[in-house]
Amino acid sequence: MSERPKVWVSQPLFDDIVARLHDHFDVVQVPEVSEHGPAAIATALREVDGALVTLNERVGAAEIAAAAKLRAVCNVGVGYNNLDVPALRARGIVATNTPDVLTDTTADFGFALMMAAARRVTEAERHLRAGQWQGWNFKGLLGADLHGSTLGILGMGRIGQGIARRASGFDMRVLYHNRSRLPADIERACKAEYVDFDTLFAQVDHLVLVLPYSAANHHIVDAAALAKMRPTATLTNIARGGIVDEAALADALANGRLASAALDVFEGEPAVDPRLLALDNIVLTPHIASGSLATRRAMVELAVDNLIAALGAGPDAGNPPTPISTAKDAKR
Ligand code: 8YV
Repeated sequence: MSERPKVWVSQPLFDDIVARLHDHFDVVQVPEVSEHGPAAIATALREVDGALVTLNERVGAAEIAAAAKLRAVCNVGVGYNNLDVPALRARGIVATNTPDVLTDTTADFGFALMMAAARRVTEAERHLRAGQWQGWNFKGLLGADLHGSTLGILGMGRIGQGIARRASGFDMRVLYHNRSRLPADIERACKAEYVDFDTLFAQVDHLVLVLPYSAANHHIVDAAALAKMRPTATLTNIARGGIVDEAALADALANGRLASAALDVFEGEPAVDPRLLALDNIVLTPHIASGSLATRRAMVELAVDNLIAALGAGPDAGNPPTPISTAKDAKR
């Protein structure tokens, strides 16, 4: 009898969903570990035919080179900057991600963060909890409106479009910048206008970052970009921390060159720059934009479907539903 393929599940995910893998494979699970160093990842990958990983697992060229049997790496997440996709492709290893199933949940959260930054929600709560509320105050904790303002979206993939659609319910004008302009019918459906990078930064009241991370856009939001923004504006990042120069952002927030910010992602996460932690005019959340129970379950379901199919089993054998392809890279 031939040996069953072996797969590594890098995190304790949802047992009832991961159980589907047991029908086809021997599952190697590493529970109680939320972050794996390169040596642990290389060791795990060396043994297996396929892997289910999250953004906590960096699968780089060295780990891939050491993984002789590896045929599929299935990411639980739409962003896949934790994977060296060219190195996987060079070895013919299938790489997949989980687009679509998290679009609306993530767009909801981006909107919530933007509103929290504009209306100073977490700052106000800290004020109240600290016993500093001395009674209703006409000028206390005044914020900025969303309705009637101009929203900017940098990165107009699926999630960016989801945010744009939500904005029309708030009577916001929507400007966007993307590496390629969207077809006219999608622009119309999103009621969004394409502008260049500088115009986006200069003309919006609230800017949301939703672009995929790549070496090319590392710190694309730097001191120079922030200096173009209105001092009354807000900045929300639900993409990847490395897109923003956090030191420059902290400086702009501390010096009144930007009203407020909301960050769900950080360059060195889970470490957060102490200059950001020290500020009051910033909302900080621990990378939870896709974190509704239903969506996290849907992400794992899709990643499991991908792994089963990528390793030649199940109804979609050989055709994983959401492979990472260059064309899709543009549609985060
Ligand atoms: C996930 C995310 O929580 O999908 C993404 O790109 O950042 C989040 O939705 C994360 O990827 C889990 O691995």
